[in-house]
Amino acid sequence: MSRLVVVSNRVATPTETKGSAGGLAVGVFGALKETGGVWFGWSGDVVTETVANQGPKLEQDGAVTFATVGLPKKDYDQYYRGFSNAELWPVFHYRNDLAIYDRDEYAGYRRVNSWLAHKLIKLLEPDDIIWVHDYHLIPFAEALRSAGVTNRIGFFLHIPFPSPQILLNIPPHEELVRSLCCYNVVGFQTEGDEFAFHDYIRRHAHGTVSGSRVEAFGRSLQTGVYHIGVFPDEIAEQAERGEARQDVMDLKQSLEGRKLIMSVDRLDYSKGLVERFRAFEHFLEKSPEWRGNVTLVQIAPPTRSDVETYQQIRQNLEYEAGRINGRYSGLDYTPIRYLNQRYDRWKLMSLFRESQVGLVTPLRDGMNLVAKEYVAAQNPDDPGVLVLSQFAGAAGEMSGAVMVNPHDIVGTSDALARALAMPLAERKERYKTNMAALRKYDLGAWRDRFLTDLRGTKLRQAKKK
Ligand code: ADQ
Repeated sequence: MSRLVVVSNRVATPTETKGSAGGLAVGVFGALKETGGVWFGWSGDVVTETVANQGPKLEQDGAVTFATVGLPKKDYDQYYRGFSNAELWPVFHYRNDLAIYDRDEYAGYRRVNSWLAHKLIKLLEPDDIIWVHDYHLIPFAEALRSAGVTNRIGFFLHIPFPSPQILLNIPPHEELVRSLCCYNVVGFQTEGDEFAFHDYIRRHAHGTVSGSRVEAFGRSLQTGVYHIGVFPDEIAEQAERGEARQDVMDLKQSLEGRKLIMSVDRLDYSKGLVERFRAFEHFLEKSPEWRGNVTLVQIAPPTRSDVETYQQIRQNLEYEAGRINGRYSGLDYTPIRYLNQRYDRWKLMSLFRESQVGLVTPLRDGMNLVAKEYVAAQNPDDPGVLVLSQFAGAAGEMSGAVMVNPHDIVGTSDALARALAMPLAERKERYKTNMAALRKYDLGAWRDRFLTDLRGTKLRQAKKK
């Protein structure tokens, strides 16, 4: 079988692929190990131009080569902090109000994609299949094609693809979609995302769509929906193993028999944290019997803290947590425990297992793996309830969740009341439904389906005249 080359903005470290960090790294590494290959991308370091030009740095782990490059400050600012995270991320999450478009940053985004592509070319073999991940790297295939690379190249978008009316807000929207059309396969998280892409192709690119086949900008490509998932058994095992560990026992003891609501997210405005805190506040206001009897633990490690909107969300959230705690705390009771740090995976999974409710309420999310991890971590004999936003990609699969519109503060507060009071038989039924979906769409199925489709595509057709 041909070698696999994975390209992503950040490359997992060899340690992360051994299961200590996210499941995604483990899943992708599994595919790389099977065929042998390369994982290529940014190391996460900001370096001088001289050092950047010396890369990629190669690290071997069995049949897998980790190939990483550092980015000079200007490239980091324009490609990563600028166009990727201050323009593409907000608009793709329907937050045009937070987007900042800057032509120089866009030029930097394309320049870095092209520079990275040229770094990779030296490592490529004629038979390799190349799998590119996420919004940072939309023009990557186009850069490879311009340099004469004819290998099969696939792209998976981890975040939502916005409807055309939203996408049109990005001034170079057409160039971005044209770049996407240079891939052989473009994968989305949900049917809605694929539909939005097709809609743009038909209405704004004068292209055609027939089933999953797209013809536009003189290119022909295939699109598909690949629901990303988790490995549920591995999570259940981690959750169970962590139960008896000291930290988890300490938390349990400190709750003094109170019910626990768990939320875990990167600190990002797309995750709906402020709305969630307000819904919890409304719940305490309307249900005095629960005051002192339920705690919301929100774990949210800061990310992208050098992008201004991320500093603002952090301040807002600290203010909201302080205000609500000021209102409802007692001498021995803090309603919201808000923790800004990363935790080991087993610890998060065990906390999920200890809790009665998983509150996952993003305003917009490609999939949301936390929702899936929450379900997988439950004790089948006494499962907690997932309260899930209808705007998470996961909502399409997890029909056993209590669904909410996160903008509806009262509705979310009612859902909390319902989840906390839910009888065991209903909890078990909902857990069973969700687990069936988790098994159907696990991480292995996601990876294998995408790679099978990519391997099955005909080698790139010559550009039509
Ligand atoms: P994210 O926006 O990062 O991912 P999500 O899918 O929820 O969102 O994944 C977050 C991961 O980080 C989970 O595995 C979670 O356990 C872990 N995590 C979160 N907080 C943590 C903490 N404090 N300590 C340790 N680990 C923590 C993007 C898209 C999503 C899409 C995924 C995968 O935005 O929509 O589901 O990619 O495609």
